[in-house]
Amino acid sequence: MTTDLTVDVSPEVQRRLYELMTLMKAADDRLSKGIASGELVCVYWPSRGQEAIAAAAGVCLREDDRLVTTYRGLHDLIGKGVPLVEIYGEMLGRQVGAARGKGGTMHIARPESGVMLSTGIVGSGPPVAVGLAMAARRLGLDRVTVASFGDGATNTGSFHEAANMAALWDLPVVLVCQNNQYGEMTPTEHTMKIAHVADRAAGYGMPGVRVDGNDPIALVVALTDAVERARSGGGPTLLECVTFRLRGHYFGDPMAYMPEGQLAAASAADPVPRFRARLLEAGNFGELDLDEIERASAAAVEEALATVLAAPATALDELDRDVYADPRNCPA
Ligand SMILES: Cc1ncc(C[n+]2csc(CCOP(=O)(O)OP(=O)(O)O)c2C)c(N)n1
Ligand SMILES: [Mg+2]
Repeated sequence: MTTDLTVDVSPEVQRRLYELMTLMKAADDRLSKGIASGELVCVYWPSRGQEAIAAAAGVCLREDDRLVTTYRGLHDLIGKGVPLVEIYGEMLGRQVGAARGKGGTMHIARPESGVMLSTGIVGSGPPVAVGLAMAARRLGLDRVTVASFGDGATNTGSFHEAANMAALWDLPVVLVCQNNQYGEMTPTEHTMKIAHVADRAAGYGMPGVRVDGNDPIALVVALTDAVERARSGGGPTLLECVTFRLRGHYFGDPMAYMPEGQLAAASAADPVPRFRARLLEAGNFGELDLDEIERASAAAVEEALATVLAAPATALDELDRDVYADPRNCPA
C-alpha cells in the first residue's frame, strides 16, 4: 500500500504518532540500559522495532476500546494509555505497578485504559478478545477489541478457534498479528507453509490485510478501516503487520541464530528514524520540533523510572488481595 502522509493523516495525528513511537523507543532503551548495567532487575521481552504498530493502534482506538496483548507488550501498553509508572512499577515489583507489583512483566492489565490482559501463553489472547467482544455486544456497547499477538501465535489451535468464532458471529474484533519474522529463535518460514499470515483469514471468511508494520501511516489507514468495520457490525479483520524484532526474544538473548547481515538490513528500516525522515520530508515539522518531542519522551521516561525506584516494593499484605474477583465489581 502506498500512503501519502499529507493526505492520509492530519498533522496532529502525525505528531501524536511520533510522540508515541519515541516514548515507546525511549522506554525500551532505558529499560534495556538499566538491565544491562545491573541497575534494574526484571525479565523483559523487548518490543524495539515494532513501535509503529502500537502507535497506530494508540491513535485509532478509543479509551473504552479493549486491548489484549502479550509478554512483548511494552509498546502496546503505552499506545493504549497505560501510565509508564504503572508499567515500570509492575515490571520492577513495586507498589505503584498496575497490579501493585504482583503480576510482573508478563501480566500487565489495566481495565481503566481498556487493557484487559497481557499473557505469556502464546495464542491465548485471541479467544479472550473474542469473549470481550461478545460481552460488548451483549451489553449493547459499540466498543471494539484488538488482540495483539505474534506470527507464531497464528500456528496455535486457540488462534484458529478464535478466528472462526469471531468471523461466524461478526464480532467487533481486530486481530493484529505483529509478524516480527521470528518465534523465539525460529524464523517464521520454518513454522508455516504459507508465506503470508494474512492469507489465513480466507479460511474463516474474514478480510486478511497485509501491511508494512514499520509504516505508521499505512497502519493507521488499515486499522481505521478494520476498526470502523468492526464497530459498525461488519465483523473482524486479520491484519498482518510485517515488521522485525530488532532485539533478542528476551533481554540478553545473544541472537546467534540470526543469519549474518539480517539484523543490519532490518535496522536500516527501523520505524522510528524512518518516520522522522518522512516527517521532515513532508515539511510540517522541522528538526527542532522533532528533537523536542524526543527530548520530552526521554524526560518522561526518566521521571517515571525515578518515581518507580522511589516507590516501596510490593507489600506482603498484597499477597491475598485481588486474588478473587468480586463479581459485582467485575469490569465488563
Ligand atoms: C502455548 C505456549 N507454547 C510455547 C511457549 C514458549 N514461547 C514463548 S514466546 C514463543 C514464541 C512466540 O512467537 P510469536 O507468536 O511470533 O511472538 P513474538 O515473541 O515473536 O512476539 C514461544 C514458542 C509459550 N509461552 N506458550
Ligand atoms: Mg514473532
